[in-house]
Amino acid sequence: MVSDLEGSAPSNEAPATATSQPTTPGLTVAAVARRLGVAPATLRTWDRRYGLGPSEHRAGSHRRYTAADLARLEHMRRLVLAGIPPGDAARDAIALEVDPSSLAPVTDIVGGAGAGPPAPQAPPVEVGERGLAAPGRSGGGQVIPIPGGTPASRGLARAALALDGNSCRRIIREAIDRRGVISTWDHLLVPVLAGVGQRWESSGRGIDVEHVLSDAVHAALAERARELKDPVNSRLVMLAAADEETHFLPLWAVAAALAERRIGIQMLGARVPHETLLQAVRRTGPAAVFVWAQIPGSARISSLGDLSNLRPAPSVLAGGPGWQGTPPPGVWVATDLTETVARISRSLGL
Ligand code: B12
Repeated sequence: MVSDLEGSAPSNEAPATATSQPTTPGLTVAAVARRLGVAPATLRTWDRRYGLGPSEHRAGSHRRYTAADLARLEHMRRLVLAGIPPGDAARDAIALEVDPSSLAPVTDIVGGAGAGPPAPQAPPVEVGERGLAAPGRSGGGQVIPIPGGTPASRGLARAALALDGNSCRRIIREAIDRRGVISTWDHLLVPVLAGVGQRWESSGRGIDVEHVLSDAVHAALAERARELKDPVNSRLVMLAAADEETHFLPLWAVAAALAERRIGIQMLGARVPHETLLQAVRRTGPAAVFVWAQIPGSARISSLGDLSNLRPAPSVLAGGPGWQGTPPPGVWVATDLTETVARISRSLGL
C-alpha cells in the first residue's frame, strides 16, 4: 500500500478523490519530492546515479512515477535517513520486492483552478559537515551545521529539516538500542540540537524544525525513562528545570540514562518556581535533586543553597549553561551527563 511517508514533510496535495478535477495516473517528480520531503534535484540525482527513476513511459509527456517506484524511493529515503550511504541504500531499494497488486494507484491532480494552492516547496535536506554548508549550496539557514557529523547525526538533521518526526524518533530509538542513552545524547543529540540552535541564531529560521526535533528527543527519551518498572532506589531522585526555564530536554536525558541503571526519578518538568521545588523537597526527602538552567538569567545559583541547607540534605546538582556565579556550599555544578549520572548514583549508595 502506498501512502505518504510516515511523518514526511507535510504534503498539501489535495487527495485525488476530493475533487472532480481530471487526474493522471502516476506522479510527477515534483509530487514525489513533496511526498518524500526531498528536493526534486535529489530525485533526479537518484535517477541518474542509481537508476531509481520513474518507470512509466508515456509518449509525448514526462515520465511518471508508479506506486512501485514510490515504494522503492520511500525505502531509499528511510535508509538514507538512518545513515546508510546512498549507494548502498539505492542497491537495497532496487532489490526491494514490491508486489504491484498490494499497492494502491498513485494519482496526481491535473489542472489549476480547483486543484488547491500549490504545495509548498519541500526544504532542502542537505546538512553541513564540519560546520560548513555543503559545497555549491547557498547556506543561509538551509543547512544544519554539525561539526564532525556522523551518518546518524546527518540522518537525524535531515529528518528534522524535513519535519519528519517519526523518522527522528526512529533514528533516536535505534541509536539508544545500539549504544545506550549517554552515548546517544553526547554524540548524536547534543550535536544536532546545537546545530539546530545555531541555525536559528544565524538565520532566525527553523523554529518548526526545532519543535519537531525537540518533540522527538523528548518522546524517545521519556519512553525509555518510563519503561522502568522496578527501580532499585527506594529514595527519590528529583529532576526539575529552574524558575523561568522552559528548556527541559537534558532532564529527560538524565531520566533515561538513570533508567538504564534501573534508577527511577520524579520529574517536575519545566519552570518550577524555587519555592515550589523547596516545598516538594521538604515533603518527599529525595536523595538527590538535579536542577537544569539553560538560559542565563532564568535562575540564581545562590537560591540552590536553600536546598542543601535542608536536613537531611539531599545531594544538590546544578546543570546547564544558565547557571552563573559561584555555587553555594553543598551545591555541585555538573558539566555533562556522565558525571551527573555518576553523582546521582553515588548519592543513592549505588
Ligand atoms: C530545543 C531548544 C528549544 C526548544 C525547547 C524544547 C524543550 N522542551 O526543552 C524550544 C523550541 C521550545 C526553545 C525555545 C526557545 N529557545 Co531554545 N534552544 C533549543 C536548543 C536547540 C537545544 C536546547 C537543549 O536541550 N540544549 C542542551 C544541550 C544540547 O546544549 P547545551 O546546554 O549547550 O550543552 C552544553 C552543556 O550544557 C553541556 N551538556 C550537554 N548535555 C548535558 C547534560 C547534562 C546533564 C549536563 C549537566 C550538561 C550537559 O555540554 C554542552 C557543551 O558545553 C538550544 C541550542 C543549544 N545549543 O542548546 C536552543 C537555545 C537554548 N534556545 C535559545 C533561545 C533564545 C530560545 C528562545 C528564547 C527563543 C527561540 N529560539 O524561540 C525560546 C524560549 C522561549 C521561552 N518562552 O522561554 C538560545 C539561548 C541563547 C542564550 N541566551 O543562551 C539557544 C542556545 C539557541 C541559540 N543558539 O541561540 N528552544
